[in-house]
Formats: sequence, structure tokens, C-alpha cells
Amino acid sequence: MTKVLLLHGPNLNLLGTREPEVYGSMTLYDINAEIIKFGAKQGVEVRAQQSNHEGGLIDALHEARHWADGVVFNPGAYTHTSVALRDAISAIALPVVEVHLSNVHAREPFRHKSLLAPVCVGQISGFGWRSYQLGLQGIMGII
Ligand code: CA2
Repeated sequence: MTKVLLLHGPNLNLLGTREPEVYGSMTLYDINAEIIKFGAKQGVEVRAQQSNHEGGLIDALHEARHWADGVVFNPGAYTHTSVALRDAISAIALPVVEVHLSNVHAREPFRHKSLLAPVCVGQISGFGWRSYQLGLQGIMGII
């Protein structure tokens, strides 16, 4: 069975509590449940994790080498800053798709640049929680 890591970065544990106009009203639990259900319908096992720490996200990516076929990753603000996450994505040699709830290209200029997108198979941004669903469909096609 195909297995996918659904990985969420910093502050995404707060989804549904603040800024619904930017990030929607679903909680992280709700989003995970939708994506796990969607994956199961397609015969894909989705395991969800979240960390507020760069090192925790790096560890999750490293561990994914041993069990996952691909990764759907919302790196949050680390998208725009983290050379360490970029190196981790390059190192694991698994397909990773970068996803964002909001359209980062329509926001502040500092969000337009992703250090991670060049080492990902693609980037999906701006479709709310459905960005994760589109990301999963994309990674399934690649796997
Ligand atoms: O749009 C996205 O998914 C982002 O990855 C979200 C990050 C942001 O830094 C990226 O530029 C784009 C921020 C996540 C913050 O999550 C919150 C959730 C609830 C309340 C406040 C923030």
C-alpha cells in the first residue's frame, strides 16, 4: 500500500482558532481527518504529523525515508527561511510536494520566495484545506 507523510510546520496546530479569513475555519484535526479519508478512498495510507520546531520537522522527514513513499508538506514560515529543511528534503530522496493554505504569492513580498520549492516536485498554494488534497493527488501521480 502506498504511504504518504502529511507534515505540518509551525503554528499550524492553531488552525481554526485565529485568522480564519486567511487560513480557513477548519482545525488541523479536521484537515487531517479529511486527507486521511481521501487517501483511504484512493488506497493510500496517510500519516499526519505536526511540529513547531525545525529539528522536529527534519527528524520527521528523515524517519519518512524508512516507511513513506512521498511527503505532502506545509512548512509554514520555514518555507521562506530554512536552508536546513531544504537540505533535508534534498537528502531524503523522496518526492515532496510543498503546500500552502493561502496564496503566498498574493501576500507580503517575503512570502513570495520559497527556499524549499526548488527541491520539491511542485508547489500548491491558495486553495485552503484543499491545497493538501491537491498535493496528495499530485504526489500519488508521481509515486
Ligand atoms: O498559507 C500557508 O499555509 C502558510 O504556510 C502558513 C504560514 C505562513 O507563514 C506561510 O507564509 C504560508 C503560517 C501558519 C500560521 O498558522 C496560523 C494558524 C492559525 C492562526 C494563526 C496562524
